[in-house]
Amino acid sequence: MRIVVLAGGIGGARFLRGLKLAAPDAAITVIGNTGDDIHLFGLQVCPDLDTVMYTLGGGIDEEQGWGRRDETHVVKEELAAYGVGPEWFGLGDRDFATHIVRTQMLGAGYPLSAVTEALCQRWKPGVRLLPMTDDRVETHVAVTIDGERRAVHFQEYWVKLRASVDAHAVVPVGAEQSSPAPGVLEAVAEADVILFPPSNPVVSVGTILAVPGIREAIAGAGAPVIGLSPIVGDAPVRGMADKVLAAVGVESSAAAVAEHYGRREGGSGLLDGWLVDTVDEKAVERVEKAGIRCRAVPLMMTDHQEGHAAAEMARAALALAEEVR
Ligand code: GDP
Ligand code: FO1
Ligand code: CA
Repeated sequence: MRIVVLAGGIGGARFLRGLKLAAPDAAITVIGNTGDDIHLFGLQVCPDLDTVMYTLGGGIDEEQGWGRRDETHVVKEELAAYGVGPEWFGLGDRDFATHIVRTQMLGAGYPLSAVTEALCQRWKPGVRLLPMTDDRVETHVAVTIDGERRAVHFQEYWVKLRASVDAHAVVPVGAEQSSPAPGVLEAVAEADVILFPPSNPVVSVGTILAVPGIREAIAGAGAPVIGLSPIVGDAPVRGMADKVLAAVGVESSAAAVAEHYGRREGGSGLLDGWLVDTVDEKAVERVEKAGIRCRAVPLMMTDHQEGHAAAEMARAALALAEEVR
């Protein structure tokens, strides 16, 4: 079975760990978000690709959900001693090595997709990890700070400002001019199942869908498209999804996110099926009224290190795919 997953960072990576347990023989292609990428100290950092790679490859800091386990921060301290920032972004020494290798290869002319493949030769994530695009796309967030409206990089909005101010708009800068990385459209066309994990619908999955051609390929794919809600009990399990959903005019609820993706069959949307958490049982009726098959199952990845809860979620998603096929 060929499974395609559109993934952000932590939510996507933890779900993928479960999917690998649930479908050990499947060929899984992950289309990763690169809108969170940031250039720092002359290096290209790809947080969501790295989170997937480290999580599935056994190198992640499990507690934190991003970055390397057993990390140290000597380089950052030395940079700070030179007065060189930003000090608000926590790059560790082990993680730095990844960004150095990546940037060196990009500088030598390799596209990000080839660089990611090379990095995965070390980590062996057990999935084919493709960046959504080889082109530069950067998610910016429009905010008002001290009465002044300006756009900040998504990482500045989340890591520096901790999403403490409202987001007026979320813009994937460069997306319109970008094209899908090699293999992305082929994987979607050849997939048996397409999954939206419980990743951020705006700044993770939404950014991937903003690359021209990807949304259209999914809408026209032969495979069923099943999503899992990142919103449980009307709030994100972690992160700032509520803030960025508000910026695109969507309420923070499992049903509203399903409606935002929309129904595929006879509609202009993307979903055939949607899973909500059991606490959101009442959402099932609303989602089904919108023409999307919906089930309520436990969606909390509580034991994310083992991945058993995520594996159950993946089984439920694959079962729903069979139902709607
Ligand atoms: P990020 O790039 O690190 O922010 O990760 P993703 O975009 O892949 O996932 C972020 C989303 O995952 C957030 O909106 C969370 O609400 C969601 N999330 C995290 N843990 C869980 C969980 O255990 N269950 C569900 N349903 N969603 C989760
Ligand atoms: N998240 C933080 O909250 N603080 C950090 O300092 C931070 C640094 C960082 C470095 C490398 C990396 O791959 C990820 C990092 N993250 C950090 C996580 C990441 O930026 C965000 O969780 C996601 O992109 C949010 O969608
Ligand atoms: Ca992210």
